[in-house]
Amino acid sequence: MKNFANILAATALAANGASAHYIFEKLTAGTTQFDTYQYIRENTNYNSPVTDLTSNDLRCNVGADGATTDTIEMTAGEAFAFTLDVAVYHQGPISMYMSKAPSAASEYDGSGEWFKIKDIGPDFSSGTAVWDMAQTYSGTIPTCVEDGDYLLRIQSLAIHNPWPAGIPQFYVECAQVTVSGGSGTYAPATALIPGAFSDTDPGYTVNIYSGFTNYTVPGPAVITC
Ligand SMILES: *[C@@H]1O[C@H](CO)[C@@H](O)[C@H](O)[C@H]1NC(C)=O
Ligand SMILES: [Cu+2]
Repeated sequence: MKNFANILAATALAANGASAHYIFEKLTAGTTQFDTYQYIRENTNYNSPVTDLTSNDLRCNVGADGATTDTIEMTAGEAFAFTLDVAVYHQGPISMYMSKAPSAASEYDGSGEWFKIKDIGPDFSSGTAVWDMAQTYSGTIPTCVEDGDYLLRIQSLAIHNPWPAGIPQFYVECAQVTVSGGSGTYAPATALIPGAFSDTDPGYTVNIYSGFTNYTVPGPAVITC
Protein backbone atom coordinates (compact mmCIF):
# COMPACT_ATOMS: atom_id res chain seq x y z
CA MET A 1 0.00 0.00 0.00
CA LYS A 2 2.85 2.31 0.84
CA ASN A 3 4.50 1.51 -2.50
CA PHE A 4 1.28 2.15 -4.32
CA ALA A 5 0.97 5.55 -2.62
CA ASN A 6 4.56 6.36 -3.58
CA ILE A 7 3.88 5.45 -7.18
CA LEU A 8 0.77 7.63 -7.20
CA ALA A 9 2.75 10.53 -5.74
CA ALA A 10 5.55 10.06 -8.26
CA THR A 11 3.06 9.89 -11.14
CA ALA A 12 1.35 13.07 -9.97
CA LEU A 13 4.72 14.83 -9.80
CA ALA A 14 5.69 13.64 -13.26
CA ALA A 15 2.36 14.74 -14.72
CA ASN A 16 2.70 18.09 -13.00
CA GLY A 17 6.23 18.50 -14.32
CA ALA A 18 5.19 17.61 -17.82
CA SER A 19 2.34 20.10 -17.82
CA ALA A 20 4.45 22.85 -16.29
CA HIS A 21 5.98 23.97 -19.57
CA TYR A 22 5.25 24.56 -23.23
CA ILE A 23 6.48 24.14 -26.82
CA PHE A 24 6.30 26.45 -29.84
CA GLU A 25 5.13 23.70 -32.15
CA LYS A 26 3.19 25.23 -35.05
CA LEU A 27 4.14 27.80 -37.67
CA THR A 28 1.77 30.06 -39.54
CA ALA A 29 3.06 31.71 -42.72
CA GLY A 30 0.77 34.35 -44.19
CA THR A 31 -2.63 33.00 -43.20
CA THR A 32 -1.84 29.28 -43.36
CA GLN A 33 -1.15 27.39 -40.17
CA PHE A 34 0.84 24.20 -40.64
CA ASP A 35 0.97 20.94 -38.74
CA THR A 36 3.00 20.44 -35.59
CA TYR A 37 6.72 20.62 -36.40
CA GLN A 38 6.11 21.27 -40.08
CA TYR A 39 8.85 23.76 -41.01
CA ILE A 40 9.84 23.86 -37.30
CA ARG A 41 12.78 21.79 -36.06
CA GLU A 42 11.43 19.18 -33.67
CA ASN A 43 13.03 19.12 -30.23
CA THR A 44 13.66 15.96 -28.24
CA ASN A 45 13.20 17.29 -24.68
CA TYR A 46 9.40 17.38 -24.78
CA ASN A 47 8.30 20.71 -23.27
CA SER A 48 11.31 21.32 -21.07
CA PRO A 49 13.28 24.56 -21.19
CA VAL A 50 16.97 25.14 -21.83
CA THR A 51 18.67 26.77 -18.83
CA ASP A 52 22.40 26.54 -19.63
CA LEU A 53 23.57 29.94 -20.89
CA THR A 54 26.59 28.36 -22.60
CA SER A 55 24.72 25.62 -24.48
CA ASN A 56 24.26 25.48 -28.25
CA ASP A 57 20.77 24.20 -27.41
CA LEU A 58 19.86 27.84 -26.70
CA ARG A 59 19.74 28.33 -30.47
CA CYS A 60 16.89 26.01 -31.46
CA ASN A 61 16.28 23.74 -28.44
CA VAL A 62 17.53 20.25 -27.62
CA GLY A 63 17.73 17.77 -30.50
CA ALA A 64 16.55 20.27 -33.13
CA ASP A 65 17.45 18.63 -36.44
CA GLY A 66 17.53 20.61 -39.65
CA ALA A 67 17.98 17.67 -42.02
CA THR A 68 14.57 16.21 -41.17
CA THR A 69 12.80 19.59 -41.35
CA ASP A 70 11.33 21.16 -44.48
CA THR A 71 12.03 24.78 -45.36
CA ILE A 72 9.20 27.16 -46.23
CA GLU A 73 9.35 29.92 -48.85
CA MET A 74 8.28 33.32 -47.60
CA THR A 75 8.49 36.87 -48.89
CA ALA A 76 10.03 39.78 -47.01
CA GLY A 77 7.21 41.69 -45.32
CA GLU A 78 5.08 38.57 -44.94
CA ALA A 79 3.46 37.80 -41.61
CA PHE A 80 4.18 34.69 -39.59
CA ALA A 81 3.21 33.29 -36.19
CA PHE A 82 4.33 30.64 -33.76
CA THR A 83 1.67 28.76 -31.81
CA LEU A 84 2.28 26.82 -28.60
CA ASP A 85 0.73 23.61 -27.33
CA VAL A 86 -0.56 25.62 -24.35
CA ALA A 87 -0.48 29.37 -23.75
CA VAL A 88 2.63 30.80 -22.12
CA TYR A 89 2.06 31.11 -18.40
CA HIS A 90 5.51 31.93 -17.07
CA GLN A 91 6.15 35.67 -16.91
CA GLY A 92 8.94 36.93 -19.12
CA PRO A 93 9.67 38.50 -22.49
CA ILE A 94 9.09 36.99 -25.92
CA SER A 95 11.70 37.65 -28.60
CA MET A 96 12.05 36.67 -32.25
CA TYR A 97 15.36 36.32 -34.05
CA MET A 98 16.72 35.44 -37.48
CA SER A 99 20.11 34.12 -38.58
CA LYS A 100 21.19 33.79 -42.19
CA ALA A 101 22.33 30.35 -43.26
CA PRO A 102 25.53 30.16 -45.33
CA SER A 103 23.72 27.71 -47.63
CA ALA A 104 20.58 25.64 -46.99
CA ALA A 105 18.70 26.35 -43.76
CA SER A 106 18.42 22.58 -43.25
CA GLU A 107 22.22 22.36 -43.02
CA TYR A 108 22.72 25.36 -40.74
CA ASP A 109 23.62 24.90 -37.08
CA GLY A 110 22.89 28.50 -36.05
CA SER A 111 26.52 29.24 -35.18
CA GLY A 112 26.51 32.53 -37.13
CA GLU A 113 25.20 35.98 -36.28
CA TRP A 114 21.64 36.38 -35.00
CA PHE A 115 19.62 39.58 -35.22
CA LYS A 116 16.42 40.35 -33.40
CA ILE A 117 13.23 41.19 -35.26
CA LYS A 118 10.76 41.57 -32.37
CA ASP A 119 10.56 41.95 -28.59
CA ILE A 120 7.44 41.71 -26.47
CA GLY A 121 8.20 43.06 -23.00
CA PRO A 122 5.89 43.89 -20.10
CA ASP A 123 3.43 46.78 -20.28
CA PHE A 124 3.80 49.01 -17.23
CA SER A 125 1.16 51.56 -18.30
CA SER A 126 -1.39 50.36 -15.72
CA GLY A 127 1.12 50.82 -12.91
CA THR A 128 1.98 47.13 -12.63
CA ALA A 129 3.72 44.89 -15.14
CA VAL A 130 1.36 43.11 -17.55
CA TRP A 131 2.94 40.37 -19.62
CA ASP A 132 1.54 39.21 -22.95
CA MET A 133 0.82 35.58 -22.04
CA ALA A 134 -0.55 34.18 -25.28
CA GLN A 135 -0.74 30.92 -27.19
CA THR A 136 0.16 32.56 -30.52
CA TYR A 137 2.75 35.26 -31.18
CA SER A 138 2.99 36.90 -34.57
CA GLY A 139 5.69 38.81 -36.39
CA THR A 140 6.73 39.96 -39.83
CA ILE A 141 9.74 39.02 -41.95
CA PRO A 142 11.57 42.38 -42.19
CA THR A 143 11.45 43.97 -45.63
CA CYS A 144 15.14 44.95 -45.52
CA VAL A 145 16.73 41.50 -45.14
CA GLU A 146 18.81 39.82 -47.84
CA ASP A 147 17.24 37.02 -49.82
CA GLY A 148 18.28 33.53 -48.79
CA ASP A 149 17.80 30.84 -46.18
CA TYR A 150 17.33 31.68 -42.52
CA LEU A 151 16.58 30.19 -39.18
CA LEU A 152 13.59 32.03 -37.71
CA ARG A 153 13.70 31.66 -33.94
CA ILE A 154 11.20 32.40 -31.18
CA GLN A 155 12.12 32.60 -27.51
CA SER A 156 10.10 32.79 -24.32
CA LEU A 157 12.48 33.76 -21.51
CA ALA A 158 10.71 32.68 -18.33
CA ILE A 159 11.85 34.73 -15.34
CA HIS A 160 9.10 33.73 -12.90
CA ASN A 161 11.62 32.16 -10.48
CA PRO A 162 13.99 35.06 -9.89
CA TRP A 163 17.72 34.61 -10.14
CA PRO A 164 19.83 33.53 -8.28
CA ALA A 165 17.52 31.23 -6.28
CA GLY A 166 15.72 30.35 -9.50
CA ILE A 167 17.14 29.76 -12.95
CA PRO A 168 15.51 31.56 -15.87
CA GLN A 169 14.21 29.22 -18.55
CA PHE A 170 14.50 29.51 -22.31
CA TYR A 171 11.67 28.04 -24.40
CA VAL A 172 12.90 28.20 -27.98
CA GLU A 173 12.15 26.79 -31.40
CA CYS A 174 13.40 27.51 -34.93
CA ALA A 175 11.61 27.49 -38.27
CA GLN A 176 13.51 27.12 -41.55
CA VAL A 177 12.65 29.83 -44.06
CA THR A 178 13.76 30.80 -47.57
CA VAL A 179 13.18 34.54 -47.94
CA SER A 180 12.72 36.32 -51.25
CA GLY A 181 11.88 39.91 -52.12
CA GLY A 182 14.03 41.51 -49.43
CA SER A 183 15.87 44.75 -50.15
CA GLY A 184 19.10 43.58 -48.52
CA THR A 185 19.70 47.04 -47.07
CA TYR A 186 19.75 45.98 -43.43
CA ALA A 187 22.65 46.49 -41.04
CA PRO A 188 21.34 44.92 -37.85
CA ALA A 189 22.93 44.64 -34.43
CA THR A 190 23.84 40.98 -34.07
CA ALA A 191 24.84 38.51 -31.38
CA LEU A 192 25.96 34.93 -31.16
CA ILE A 193 23.86 32.29 -29.40
CA PRO A 194 25.09 31.25 -26.91
CA GLY A 195 26.63 34.58 -25.96
CA ALA A 196 23.66 36.92 -26.34
CA PHE A 197 22.42 36.25 -22.80
CA SER A 198 24.30 36.49 -19.54
CA ASP A 199 23.64 36.15 -15.82
CA THR A 200 24.72 39.77 -15.37
CA ASP A 201 21.97 40.97 -17.69
CA PRO A 202 19.27 42.92 -15.76
CA GLY A 203 16.60 41.36 -17.97
CA TYR A 204 17.79 37.97 -16.77
CA THR A 205 18.50 38.66 -13.09
CA VAL A 206 15.59 40.98 -12.23
CA ASN A 207 13.12 40.07 -9.49
CA ILE A 208 9.75 40.76 -11.11
CA TYR A 209 7.95 40.62 -7.74
CA SER A 210 9.86 43.40 -6.02
CA GLY A 211 10.22 47.04 -7.10
CA PHE A 212 9.66 46.02 -10.70
CA THR A 213 9.06 49.24 -12.64
CA ASN A 214 11.08 48.89 -15.88
CA TYR A 215 12.48 46.14 -18.00
CA THR A 216 14.99 45.78 -20.80
CA VAL A 217 14.58 42.65 -22.90
CA PRO A 218 17.94 40.79 -23.22
CA GLY A 219 19.74 40.47 -26.55
CA PRO A 220 20.68 42.89 -29.31
CA ALA A 221 18.54 45.84 -30.43
CA VAL A 222 15.52 45.02 -32.58
CA ILE A 223 16.16 45.57 -36.29
CA THR A 224 14.60 48.68 -37.84
CA CYS A 225 13.82 48.89 -41.52
C1 LIG B 1 15.69 49.65 -15.07
O1 LIG B 1 16.30 50.89 -15.38
C2 LIG B 1 17.53 51.12 -14.71
C3 LIG B 1 17.98 52.53 -15.04
O2 LIG B 1 18.14 52.71 -16.43
C4 LIG B 1 18.54 50.10 -15.13
O3 LIG B 1 19.77 50.27 -14.45
C5 LIG B 1 17.99 48.70 -14.80
O4 LIG B 1 18.87 47.72 -15.27
C6 LIG B 1 16.62 48.50 -15.45
N1 LIG B 1 16.06 47.23 -15.02
C7 LIG B 1 15.76 46.23 -15.84
C8 LIG B 1 15.20 45.02 -15.21
O5 LIG B 1 15.88 46.29 -17.04
CU1 LIG C 1 7.40 25.63 -16.99
